[in-house]
Order: sequence, then C-alpha cells, then structure tokens
Amino acid sequence: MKSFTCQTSLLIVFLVHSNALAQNRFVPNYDETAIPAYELPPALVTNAGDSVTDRKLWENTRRPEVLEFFQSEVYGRCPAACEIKHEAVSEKTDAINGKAIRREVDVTMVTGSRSTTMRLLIYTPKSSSNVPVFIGLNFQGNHTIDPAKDISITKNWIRNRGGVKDNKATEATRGTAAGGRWPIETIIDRGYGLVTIYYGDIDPDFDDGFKNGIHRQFEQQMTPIPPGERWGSISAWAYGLSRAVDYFEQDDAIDAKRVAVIGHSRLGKTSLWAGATDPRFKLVISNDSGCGGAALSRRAIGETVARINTSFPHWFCDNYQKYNNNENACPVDQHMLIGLIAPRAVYVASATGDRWADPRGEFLSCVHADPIYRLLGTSGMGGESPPAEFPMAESPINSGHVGYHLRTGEHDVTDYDWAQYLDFADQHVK
Ligand code: GTR
Repeated sequence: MKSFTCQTSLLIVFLVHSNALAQNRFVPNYDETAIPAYELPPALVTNAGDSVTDRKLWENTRRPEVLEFFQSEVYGRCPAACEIKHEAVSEKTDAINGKAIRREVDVTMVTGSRSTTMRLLIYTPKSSSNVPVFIGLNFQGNHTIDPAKDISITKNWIRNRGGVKDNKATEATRGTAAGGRWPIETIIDRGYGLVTIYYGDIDPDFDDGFKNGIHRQFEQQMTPIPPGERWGSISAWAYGLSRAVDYFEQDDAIDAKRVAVIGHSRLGKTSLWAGATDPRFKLVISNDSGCGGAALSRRAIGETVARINTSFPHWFCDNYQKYNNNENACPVDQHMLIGLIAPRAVYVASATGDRWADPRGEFLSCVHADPIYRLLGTSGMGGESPPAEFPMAESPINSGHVGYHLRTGEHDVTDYDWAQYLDFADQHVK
C-alpha cells in the first residue's frame, strides 16, 4: 500500500510537471484563420490625428514620429556617430580568378579611451574604381565567405554551429558560407563590390547585459537614456554598418553614394533598421528577416514578439517586452519600418519553407508600406496599386521601388535570391 501511494504520488507530480511544461512550450500558429483580430496602426496619420497627404507632412512630422516609436519601443536608441580610424591589413590584387582586388581594412570606432574594431573584407572589380557596393554582415566570420587561405580568422566569440566548438573560429570553417550566400564572382562580374563584416566584431550575439562589444564602449552615453529605451544588438549591428559607410566616404574604390545593404534572418532585421536610420543606404535588402524584421507582428504567425523576446532578449530594447502577447498595443508595426526607408529602394524576400518567418506577413508589410512610397513620388510596388494577391513562388514583383519575391525552399540565401537582388540593384543603385 505504501509503495502504491508513493508511485501514485510520483505519477501525479510527473503529470502536473509535464502539463506545466506543455503550457510553457511555445506552439507557433500557422493557421491563417486563427490569426488574432488586429488593426494596423495607420502609417499616414500623425499622432495628432492629421492625415498625411503630402511629402512635407511626412518628412517633417510623421516620419520623425514613426522613427521615434521604433527607437523607444522596438530597437532602442543608438548613440551619435563616433570618430572612426582605419588601417589597411592586407591586399590581394588578383583575387576571384584575377577579377577582383580583395582587401582587409580595420575600422576602429573610437569614443575617448574606448574603442571597438571591426574588420572589413572588401572585394572590388579590378578594372574599375568608385563602384557601387553591397554590404552585409556575416554570421561566422569573414573567412567563411571565401575559401581563400589568406583571409584572416577572427579571434572574437563565434556561435557554436557549423562545426564551431568552444566559440572559436578555426581553419576548418574556411569557405563554409561561400556560394549561394556570398556569390562573390557573380557580384564582381555584374560590376559591384562586396563588403562584409563579422557581426560579432561589433557586438557578440548573446545576452550578457551588454557588457561587451560596442555596447560596453558607449556605457556612459547610455546612462541618461531610460533603461527600456537603450539599444539592443540589432541597433548595435546597424550602428556598425553605418560606421562602415563613414569609412566608404574615405575609400576611392567605393562609391559611398551607391550602397546596398543586405542581411539574412536576424541580419535582415538589421539591414532594415540600418536602412531606416541611415539614408546613405540607397537599397535595403531583407532576406527572410521574419519577426522583428519585415513580417507584420500583429499576425503572430510563426515566431511571435513574445517568443523572440524570450529566445533573444538582447536583440531589441527592453520596452519591446511590453508587446509580448500584446502586439496590438504597439504604436507601430513592421510596414512602418519599411516606410521609413521610403522613397529609397527596398527588397523583401521570403521562402516557402520558412513559415517561422511568416512569408505572407513579410509580403503584407510591403503592401502596407506602398502608400508611403507612392506619397513620396515613386510607384511603390509598381503598377497602379499594390498587388491584391500573395504572389506565387518564383514570381518576383520588381517594377517599383518596393520589391518582393517568394522563393521555393528553406530559410537561406540562394543564387535565386541574389539574381533578383542584382537585377533590382541594376535599376536602383547602378
Ligand atoms: C531564429 C530566430 C529568427 C531568425 C533566425 C536567424 O532562431 O527565431 O528570428 O532571426 O534565428 O537569425 O538565424
């Protein structure tokens, strides 16, 4: 009897515990009919309730209001631009089958006695100068985008994935992101340069209360800012991208007026925020950026605000947590992030197998940003009005200033994606 009681109570404890676990486990919704009721905040109505019907009211009133909301409620406030210094590290004049000059340049961001150095890996076509460039952060180190043996390997913290152990990059990971993600030769053949930076040079991607990376450098500048509004890692990475453009202004090989910023996934969220905050990015590309990127948060399909704030609390500012399971209370949604880039060109891409990022929600952000683009004198997504239907896979929408495609396949960057970006760049930055 005693043992029966003991077993029974153990069973009860087990059942209660597993039930609690199940309740905490996040189960994503993928059912369009189960989306919560929502109304998007109006992009073209000022906080005072006035309809924005001309460029002046957008530029002077509504755009600053929207930017302010994204700073205080979503990504956090960045410090002002700092001084930069640069130093050449290496140069190879016959890279990429003799077609490109490949350089490594250290750009150091300086504030008083503190500094952070990011290493730029730069490819420019051999036969030209002052070229338009793509810039994109990479996940696992500059040496992963090209198998060349003489690209330096970062000593900074690296996420343990793709064969990385003990958070250290090694020889074994050279070239592991080459190819579809970084088709260097194709980019060079099309007349563009390519610049990449390991994102961990700017801020390591883990939650440590902002003790490291560029966050540490700006501790003092952040003190007067309310804690909930201080910059998260997405803001920090975007800040680094802007400082890279500061450097481009001093590099004759690169035309700092024709810069396209590209990013995948969390780095796609970053490219959108970089484009929203720095008008020097003439084309902004979001590859599979999903929640906190191009996808409308209010749909809560796949990854949600609550889920992303739980898994990655350091990406956004602390105020963003207010919108966990409470998206309707947020004064902005992600179509307004795309609107902040207007009238500059933006391209959003999704993949059919990337339901976690909500492809339809990414498309709808473009549709709802379209009126801002039209107000500013462009044709938005092209045609007389934005498309009424979610497009089929491999049917890019690219005739206006807001491009979109859905690609068959998984969460990744592929040759197909790059082919669309290069065509779009030919129209907007070349
Ligand atoms: C996932 C995250 C996504 C996306 C992705 C990535 O785990 O949920 O929002 O950013 O990581 O960046 O690889």
